Amino acid sequence: MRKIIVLLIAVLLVALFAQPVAAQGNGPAQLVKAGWLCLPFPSLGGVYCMPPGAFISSETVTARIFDTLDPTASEAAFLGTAMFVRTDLYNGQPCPQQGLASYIPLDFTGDGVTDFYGCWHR
Ligand SMILES: [Ca+2]
Repeated sequence: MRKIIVLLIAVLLVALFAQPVAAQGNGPAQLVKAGWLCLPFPSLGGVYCMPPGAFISSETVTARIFDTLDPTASEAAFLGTAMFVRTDLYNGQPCPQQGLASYIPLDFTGDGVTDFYGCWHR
């Protein structure tokens, strides 16, 4: 009986602490609070969230994509991920999720020079 009471208390504690997380929703706002960089890319169709420290000297970055252009949205459909490979490390490998097409060149700094190559997993 004592084991059952201890187990019941443990389940209640887990439920109490798990509920606020679920109530916060699913969107870029939660990742921003955790230190992620979330930016809208209208031309790419959504908000892209990169983990803390990404793009400083990252070899690869996996971004989470949400169906919104508002980085402060707490509710937005998760569209999938995109993997970005730094230009000097991309060797023409195919993107399996895009019919083995080449990665797409991306200029994140706006200087006309490709910074990363992207492959979308939607
Ligand atoms: Ca650039």
